[in-house]
Amino acid sequence: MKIIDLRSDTVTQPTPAMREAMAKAPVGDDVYGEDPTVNALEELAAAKVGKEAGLFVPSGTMGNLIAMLSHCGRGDEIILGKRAHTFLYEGGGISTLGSVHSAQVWEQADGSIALEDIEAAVRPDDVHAPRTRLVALENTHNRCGGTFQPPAYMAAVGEFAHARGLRVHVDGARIFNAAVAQNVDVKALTGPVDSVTFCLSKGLCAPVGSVLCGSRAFIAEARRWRKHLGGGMRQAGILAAAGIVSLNEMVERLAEDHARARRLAGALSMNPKLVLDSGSPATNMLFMNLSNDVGMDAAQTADALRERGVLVGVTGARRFRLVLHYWIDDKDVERVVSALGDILT
Ligand code: TLP
Repeated sequence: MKIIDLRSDTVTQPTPAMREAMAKAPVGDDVYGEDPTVNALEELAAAKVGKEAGLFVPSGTMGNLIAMLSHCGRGDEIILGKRAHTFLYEGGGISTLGSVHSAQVWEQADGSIALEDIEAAVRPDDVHAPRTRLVALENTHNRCGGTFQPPAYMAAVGEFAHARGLRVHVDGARIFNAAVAQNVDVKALTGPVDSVTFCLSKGLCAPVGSVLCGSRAFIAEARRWRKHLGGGMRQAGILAAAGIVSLNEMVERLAEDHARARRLAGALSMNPKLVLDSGSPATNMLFMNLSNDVGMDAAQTADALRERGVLVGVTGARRFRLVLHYWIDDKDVERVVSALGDILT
């Protein structure tokens, strides 16, 4: 029986084309800047998002951390969302490793941070206050349901921040999902901001890695931080080769995952035991709660699903996340719907 793993798009396996590219990749010592495949990936990534330079990093978490440590110094402050991945799930690295403070602001339901909330969080020039240095956005926004922000919002935040001498970083772990969902060039989302991290190892299926992109000077600083944090890899071209396939072959097809997420949501919304978050899924993930009359909690329901070969993410006592990706097809979607139907009768 095929295991249908909807816990995350991080579970994606590399494609056969990736394995072939990895086997053949020319490599060198990337800490010396001598890995031709890493250099090619960094150039390709920077060109795609319209930045001068890129830096291959082991994970999205390290990409965000390096970006924030490169933008900020000790005692500086970052305005970020209370439900941001950086705030919730990155170990507080900006504080523990960077002595950087955060001003946490509630996002709107769609994952944006309202401009007036950013404005209210900017500190006055006063010895009592940390110095506001950076605004951090997330696009798509994971905990807000995989929601995306449009080019106009990214431009508005960029303009607002730059007018006040602040910089903007985007945790764009799934920025290509955001671009494909809106049918816009990703540059329309990344152009207005100073730096972006995106992940190769989520919906784009590469086995490892993310790329941080920004200006040449910013990436030079980021390269120092990557080494400092132990993220300088040697013959990393073997990994970067898969990332090149991700960018060349796996971006446009993300639309299939979005369509399948909508179909799955449509079918599950017919099940009275499930309460889906309102609105159709914006990209490749959907969140739902068990209705009050279901005796089991989310963990018990997930165990029952596991027995039927379906893995889901438990994100609360009665809440789940289901993430669509390359390795899930229409038949799998049908199996998920019927497994939930059997369990929640
Ligand atoms: N997200 C993972 C978990 O950590 C929750 C997931 O399964 O969705 N930014 C965003 C928006 C993310 O969703 C993630 C991973 C990261 C950063 C971190 O990426 P990695 O796992 O490569 O460090």
